[in-house]
Amino acid sequence: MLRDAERIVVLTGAGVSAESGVPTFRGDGGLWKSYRPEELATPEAFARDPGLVWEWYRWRRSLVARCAPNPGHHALARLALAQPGRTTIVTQNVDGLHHRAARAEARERDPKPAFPIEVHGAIHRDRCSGCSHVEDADLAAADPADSGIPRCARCGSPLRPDVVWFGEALDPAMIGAAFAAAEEADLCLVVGTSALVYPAASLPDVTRARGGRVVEVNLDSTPLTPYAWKSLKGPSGSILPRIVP
Ligand code: BV8
Ligand code: ZN
Repeated sequence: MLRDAERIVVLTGAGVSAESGVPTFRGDGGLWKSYRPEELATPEAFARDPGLVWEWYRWRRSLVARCAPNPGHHALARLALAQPGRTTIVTQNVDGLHHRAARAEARERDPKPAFPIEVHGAIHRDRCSGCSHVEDADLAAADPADSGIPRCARCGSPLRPDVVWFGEALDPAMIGAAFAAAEEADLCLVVGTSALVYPAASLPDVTRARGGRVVEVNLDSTPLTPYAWKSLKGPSGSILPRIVP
């Protein structure tokens, strides 16, 4: 399937980064086990207690700063670089690990064909809650003990992580490009997602509705499993390098 597919869309979730040491959201030890999403990943939570939300994101940033892409990220980057334009990677993850694998695999070639569409944003960027000015953040400098609220250099409003929270709209250009890729794909490879969060979770349905096939890589079954042409059970860090030609 991977060898013969004309166009491939890949949808990844937190599971693809689990073997890099980035905690997932809903699994054992998942982030939502110790926190409730409504308390942290919503604009209301940020308005109510920006210090608590920043504490959580600073902790996640300091953790991601110590993580590296795993063989699953590298395999997906190789797949996308092998024939630029044939494979589109869409990720729900905000950890930036797909970008890092793309740069490593591309070496002196252009890494952009393996850069993912980050439909939920990126944890390594700050966005101003007032004027929407965006700037890169230094993940390694994130100090979980620091409970301050960073402010915008331009307008003084509180900065927030440049990620999409529950109840917030996704960037129309991003999700539009993701849906377009899913419509054109004859294969949708879904890796490490519980397939619960919309609108990202509807991407495989778009490919199927156009006659394409879905292949799932996950440790467990998900609501998507019954609709998958093939469901490969196991860690993506060992399955992906074996199936990417
Ligand atoms: C929106 C913040 C509308 C960033 C996150 C229908 C249509 C539209 C919206 C909705 C809808 N129904 C409900 C909604 C609302 C909501 C939603 O989907 N709720 C769900 C929970 C029911 N959606 C939204 O609010 C979205 N916004 O649609 O707004 C709108 C429109 C116009 C105007 C205003 C508003 C926004 C969604 C984004 C929310 N932000 N996080 C951050 O801090 O990270 S979501 C959060 O969950 C993460 O971003 C993550 O990406 C996402 C999905 O989780 P997964 O990645 O799947 O991770 P999870 O832990 O769940 O699963 C891991 C999987 O990996 C497991 O299956 C596990 O078995 C597997 N695994 C583990 N290890 C491995 C592995 N697999 C392989 N190998 C391994 N080693
Ligand atoms: Zn500002």
